[in-house]
Amino acid sequence: MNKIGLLSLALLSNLIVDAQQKPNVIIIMADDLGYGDASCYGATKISTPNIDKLASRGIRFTNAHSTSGTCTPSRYALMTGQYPWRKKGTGILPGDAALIIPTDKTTLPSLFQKGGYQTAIVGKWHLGLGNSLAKDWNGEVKPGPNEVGFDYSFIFPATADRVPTVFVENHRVIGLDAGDLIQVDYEKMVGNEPTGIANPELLKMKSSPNHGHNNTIVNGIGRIGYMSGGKKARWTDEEMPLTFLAKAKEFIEQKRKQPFFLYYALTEPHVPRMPSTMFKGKSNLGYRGDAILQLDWAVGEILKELEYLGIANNTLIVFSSDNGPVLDDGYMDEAVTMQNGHTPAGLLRGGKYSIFEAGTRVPYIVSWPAKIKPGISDAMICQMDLLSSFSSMLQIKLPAGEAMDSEDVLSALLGKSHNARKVLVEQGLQSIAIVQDNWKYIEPNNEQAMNVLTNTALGNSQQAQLYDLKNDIGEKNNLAEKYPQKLSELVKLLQNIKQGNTRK
Ligand code: NG6
Ligand code: CA
Repeated sequence: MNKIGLLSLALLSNLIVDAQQKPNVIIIMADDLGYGDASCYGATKISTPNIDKLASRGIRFTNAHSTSGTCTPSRYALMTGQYPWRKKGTGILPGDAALIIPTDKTTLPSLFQKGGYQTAIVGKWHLGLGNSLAKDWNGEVKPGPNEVGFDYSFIFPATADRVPTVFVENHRVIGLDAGDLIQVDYEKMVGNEPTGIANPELLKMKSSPNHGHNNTIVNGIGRIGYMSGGKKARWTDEEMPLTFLAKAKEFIEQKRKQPFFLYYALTEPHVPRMPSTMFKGKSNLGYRGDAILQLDWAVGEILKELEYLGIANNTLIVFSSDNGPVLDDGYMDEAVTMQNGHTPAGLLRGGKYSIFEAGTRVPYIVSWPAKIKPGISDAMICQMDLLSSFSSMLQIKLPAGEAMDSEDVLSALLGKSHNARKVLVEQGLQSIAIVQDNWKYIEPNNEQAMNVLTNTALGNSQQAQLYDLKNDIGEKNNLAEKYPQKLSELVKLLQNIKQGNTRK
């Protein structure tokens, strides 16, 4: 080989070494897992050994948040680094919604692409597909995850309780049958299949009264929305964990020699909870508890796979949940009657949908054996911060004006500092709050104080609320009258951020 050949070989191997040193990154996102749902976060009625293992080899955060108390806005923020309430149409999406993530801006996965990573999403999407509501599920379904930075996608479109109950792999519904075309409608019935409301005798799990999970029945479960056709394409809920795990492992195995980014977005313990046979009845807490065990198992399987491939040390894993917990979210699955003393929100008030802490304060673990010394951190961080933090890790500058609300909290994520966010805006279903120095102001509104369907304290009130989270994590004592100055300080700060000013 001549000199130039040797030189370029050396250069190439340098590049390879460089690429190898970048950690693989996996985000494992649970769906509706509460702050108190894992044993490493204090649960005593359920044991989650694999999530605990992750915590024991990484950093367990006690003040980490999703941006919002529901799924779509939280995931929007995770992808874009922007508070979802800045953009209309980022609330809980129906299953036929159009894509809400811009295709021309930096997103979390496109950042990793820029950094030379192979990227994939496996699991729940819930950020819309296509350019409009009307779309042909039998053709190419796009734009979607592949257009916003994922090289590979294997998803279900919205939630497990919404039609279409099918998997989409890189633009195509899996298992399509040209003789049995899929139709989806959220307004009116399509086809003539039984619905939960007309044929409750066909249900293997009853819908809760008034929740409305009683449209098309798929796999014995009433769903939100109407669907016809695609019989062979429909998923079996009990198989979902295995399906997602197999796809995730396949991707990891294929890309093990390159740095990869995997967003593994699991459905547990979101409704409908229909765990696979090996977990049914295992937790003594009903299917919700069984679904948590199933989630924990999936985490363990990923850890095993990384160890088997010899890449566990240099793989950074973020484990979290998109919003807080709920027991009855649409199905009579015994989550309420078999609660057996389990407290999904731990000591926090509220739950999913709520502006109280249980809405957005979620389990959050970061592990990277090669770099992170295990510990516990009370740094205030948000999932939305991953975009800026990883851009700092990869030394890629974000274009001006993009990911405007995402803060670089890398040193907190790596356990090097407890300083992270000074200020965080939280979002409930209808409400907004701001936290600074453990003082939390909840903006007044005219909405109902309770979600009567789910029996959740939403935190809505016509009175301004001010809580001292340091001494009152359960948000029991409203101090708004006692500390008017603190209150007005936070009111102003919130106004300022709403007007587009960021704290960066
Ligand atoms: C709600 C559904 C709930 C769940 C939620 C989305 C009703 C009454 N309730 O509107 O069952 O699907 O949307 O959950 O329809 S999330 O975690 O994806 O935000
Ligand atoms: Ca959720």
